[in-house]
Amino acid sequence: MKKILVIGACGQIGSELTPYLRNIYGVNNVVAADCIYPLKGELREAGPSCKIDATQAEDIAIAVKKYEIDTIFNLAAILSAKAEATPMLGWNVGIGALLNCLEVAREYKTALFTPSSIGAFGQDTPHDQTPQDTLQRPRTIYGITKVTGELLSDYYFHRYGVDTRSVRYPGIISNVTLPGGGTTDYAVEIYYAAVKGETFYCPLKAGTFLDMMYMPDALHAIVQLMEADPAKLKHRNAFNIASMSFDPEMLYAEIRKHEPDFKMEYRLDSVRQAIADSWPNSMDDHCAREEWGWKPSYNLDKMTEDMLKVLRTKVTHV
Ligand code: AKB
Repeated sequence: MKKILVIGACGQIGSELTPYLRNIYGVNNVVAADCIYPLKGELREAGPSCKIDATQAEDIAIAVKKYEIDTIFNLAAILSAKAEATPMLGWNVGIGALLNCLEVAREYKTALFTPSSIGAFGQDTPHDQTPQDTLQRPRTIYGITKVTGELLSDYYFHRYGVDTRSVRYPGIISNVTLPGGGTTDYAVEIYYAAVKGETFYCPLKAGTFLDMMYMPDALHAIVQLMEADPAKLKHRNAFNIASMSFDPEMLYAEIRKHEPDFKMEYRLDSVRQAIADSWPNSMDDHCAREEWGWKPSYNLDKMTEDMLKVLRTKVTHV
């Protein structure tokens, strides 16, 4: 990776991936792009940026030509719960943007990373230690876009030799940009409530186990996979990666070790609960570990300590 384009640079992952990549590859070699333009703050000031509506192939092609891009990170997506409310938008962004990126990648010979998700699995998938290669029959539009995305990305690799790679992300927990419209968002929002001294109303019921990951591990995974020796990759789209699995009670208990007065109550969201019930409780990620050396650094305990430390500073400075 020498010249990188990040599409969706303002989102939860993009807003942290862009500075992370600039730090590794040089500020001028990472172009931040989003449909919300002009970008704000560090994203705009620290390096090149441009406007891209990923549903418009021409926008992507112009940027790839202008900046001589060799690697595209396509982070354009509508998350699971929002996509259930707006299925056509979920499909048009999830698949429209991906197909445009694949075509541009084919034409200009760039590599392409597009995240998949635990949402690519469905209720009939084995829920515990979900295997890398198993039944995938999601019934959410988000999941359908993710499975289609995995298949299309593999198709472009086998048919045209496009260097497509992907991971199935668990819920990502972060402290820079809030996620929006996801099923796993509760695991981010709970930390904000804890540091603000507010009661947290949990949309998922006790006992709902899901895989989650702290952002530093999620960023490390992307770079490690994109830098991996292609000869060692038996899989491509997409690798299971896991670092921790917990339910709301475990998360609440962990936060209360640091904030003993913190209160959580349940206010269930039936759409999110149905989605969460169809997703794995935990994934088996041995293929990622064997094929490109994936190894997470954070567990629930270490992540909670760091999240609370960062958010306490952030909240007192707002
Ligand atoms: C969501 O909840 O929709 C996302 C995901 C797990 O893909 N965070």
